[in-house]
Amino acid sequence: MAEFFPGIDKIKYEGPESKNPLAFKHYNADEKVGNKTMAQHLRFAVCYWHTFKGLGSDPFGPGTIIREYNKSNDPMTVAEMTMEAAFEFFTKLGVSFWCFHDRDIAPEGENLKETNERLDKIVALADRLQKQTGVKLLWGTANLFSHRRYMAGAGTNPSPAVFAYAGAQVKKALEITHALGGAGYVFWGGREGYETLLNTDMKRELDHLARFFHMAVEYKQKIGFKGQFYIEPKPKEPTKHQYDFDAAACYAFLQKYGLVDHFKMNIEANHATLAGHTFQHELEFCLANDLLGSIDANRGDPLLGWDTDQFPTDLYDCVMGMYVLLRGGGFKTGGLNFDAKVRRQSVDPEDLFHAHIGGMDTFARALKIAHRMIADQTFENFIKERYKGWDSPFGKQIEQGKATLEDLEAHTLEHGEPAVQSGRQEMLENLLNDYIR
Ligand code: XUL
Ligand code: CO
Repeated sequence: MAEFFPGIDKIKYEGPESKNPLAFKHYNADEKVGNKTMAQHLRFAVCYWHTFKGLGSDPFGPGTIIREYNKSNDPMTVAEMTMEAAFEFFTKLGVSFWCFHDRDIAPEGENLKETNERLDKIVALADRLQKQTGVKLLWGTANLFSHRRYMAGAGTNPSPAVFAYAGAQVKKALEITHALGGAGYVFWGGREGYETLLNTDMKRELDHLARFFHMAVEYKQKIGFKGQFYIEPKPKEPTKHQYDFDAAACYAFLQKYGLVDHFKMNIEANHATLAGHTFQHELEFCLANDLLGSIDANRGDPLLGWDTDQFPTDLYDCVMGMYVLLRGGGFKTGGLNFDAKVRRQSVDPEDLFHAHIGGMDTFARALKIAHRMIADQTFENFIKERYKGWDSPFGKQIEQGKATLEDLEAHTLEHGEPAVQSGRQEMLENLLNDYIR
């Protein structure tokens, strides 16, 4: 088999003192943090779309990146070489998982039948490579946003014919994800949103989207696919307003349409910040509502208002994310998928390694720090103390729904002005800094 990343050996852990840029300084797969190894906690996945299909194009120019595995005029040969390159990369990097869209791995044919035949061929190769390497599928998904037929959405398209095409595509994507033993399946609402309400029936579109999800749930059960379904919230881009705005909007939608038992969230850091939230906020909302599922690990640029999908290197953000995740008991079916792309000037194959090594080392540090924060109970104890009034008989009476407004009035008349207490924000921020060093 051809080697697509020559000159790069398996990436090793060399410790924090190492000066080797192609070594891990913090991620040591078999090292235990608490009762699990780093690999078991972090469940890193490489995404197919950015890492192997992204070539650095932007609205001002085409790609800048040339890859050996793209050097053929036959699209199926390219697809096969790319899959081989992908598994070489996963193995050299030492990740346990990968993620893909149907159209990343095999090009569309003349019609759905030919497209599905192409997929089957590539899936057979992926299956063989999974077995050879032990790398597993974290989740699969369908690309329902690139082809022009989906310009007005898929499950929310004004045309039932487009809705049907999208349904057929999801049917196949579920089958191949199941065949490859996927631990999950993601629905990111590609173009499920609108540009202008002058041409949009919002209520009808949302009803249709719910029908679409119900059909997917039914088919999942029919074929016996046990993987977890995830919704991936995003507030905007590509549409001006995406229906899956944030975790709270998705939760309201799932509850209204009776879907809440079938989905968890796939939280992407850069989507959280686009929604005006922090990564931590979105995860905390999921933790509070039993929605924690999986993570698309990346970051935006605070100076830019779009989805820059940069590799996660901000230790603070990653610590706060891991702090929520560990308090929620860690991943079950999910993992940390690097939905991130190298910059347009990072044209060398080795840049893919630097990018992923950086992201993995950052999360490894974040894991250790968050683990210490939880072991010490520093912040938990502070919060417990802050809310301790609710553990008093009076607080309990309210929490248990046994108090009326008259009771509140009587309490206030008897006790007068409540004592105020400091929130101690600065002290807590200083304590956090003591952990992050
Ligand atoms: C788009 C995005 C997608 C999903 C999968 O912003 O994050 O790549 O993760 O469709
Ligand atoms: Co994503």
